[in-house]
Amino acid sequence: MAARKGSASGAKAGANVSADELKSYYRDMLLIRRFEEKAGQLYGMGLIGGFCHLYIGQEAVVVGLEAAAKEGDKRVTSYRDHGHMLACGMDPKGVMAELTGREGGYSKGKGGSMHMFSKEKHFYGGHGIVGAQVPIGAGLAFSDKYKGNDNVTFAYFGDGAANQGQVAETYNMAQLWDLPVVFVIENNQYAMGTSVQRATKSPDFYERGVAYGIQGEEVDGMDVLAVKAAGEKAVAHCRAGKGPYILEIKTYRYRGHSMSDPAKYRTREEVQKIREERDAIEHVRQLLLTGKHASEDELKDIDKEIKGIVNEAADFAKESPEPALEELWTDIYTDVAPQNA
Ligand SMILES: Cc1ncc(C[n+]2csc(CCOP(=O)(O)OP(=O)(O)O)c2C)c(N)n1
Ligand SMILES: [Mg+2]
Repeated sequence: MAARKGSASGAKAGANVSADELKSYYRDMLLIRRFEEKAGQLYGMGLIGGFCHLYIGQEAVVVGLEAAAKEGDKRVTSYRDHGHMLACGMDPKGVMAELTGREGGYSKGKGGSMHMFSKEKHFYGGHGIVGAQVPIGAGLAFSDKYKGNDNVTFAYFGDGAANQGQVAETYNMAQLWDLPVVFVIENNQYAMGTSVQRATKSPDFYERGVAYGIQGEEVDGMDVLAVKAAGEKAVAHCRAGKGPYILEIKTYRYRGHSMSDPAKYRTREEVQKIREERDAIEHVRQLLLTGKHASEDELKDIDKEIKGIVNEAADFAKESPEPALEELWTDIYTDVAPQNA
């Protein structure tokens, strides 16, 4: 057991990755970014109500880890969840319609941004309570271990959530029972308006498992290939029955914590510098162009295709009707115990 600083960041361009794979990561990250930009616009137009936390800047985390996942693997995350849904293959139309509170949404318009689920894609939410999804992730992993399959659960949470007591308790149980769960700490440097430096004197979150015997690694979250390589290692560890694994993925969010954030805790220059120098999508774009894996025209076609998908999702979300009043009384309790859930 060990915790390693930045050991997964060595996987750079071209390392065991085909041109088609690289293009698909570019496409998937771009879909998330354009989708989130559109969600931001619809919010500004008053078409999305309530809370809305955008994922812009963090795209390489989910796309890299989904590249390491297989059918049957599960994922659970916080309120900053649209990227996770799109990356695991949920329909952008259903996600956008849920954001606008319409019948065609994943929760029939009754859940909104933080409360969407897809059994088909093994996506277990969307959770508004900071850190709550971490023990749920261990529970999902427990169910797979109990059934005796080799599925793995990705339990995503933030740097702020990582300081919670329930996370420490979950680490202990997950290691005790050798649960196949990858704890993914998306360290975007801030918890709402509180920087990591203001919140803890032990900012190396990948080391937090040492007390429980859990292996951990720090990963460059602006490099999708480094994330994929680290994900493959973590997943192999879990599938081999060796218990949980911690990945602290260093990333950055470009937008505010939520749509109402005065952002007084950081400067515009700080955000601008990371956008210009570290952007994960631009990084892959450059790999594709300099490696001659794709031409400018091909990338323009991908951009156009993505724009089309996002516009279609927004049109669907605007045209889908609001849920019927009778829906107020449905989906509250279940009278059927779930079978083989
Ligand atoms: C138990 C609990 N406490 C406080 C909040 C309010 N809150 C919402 S998000 C957040 C910050 C969490 O930051 P982090 O875990 O780093 O995730 P990020 O927002 O950066 O993705 C806080 C304090 C909450 N939702 N739940
Ligand atoms: Mg954070």
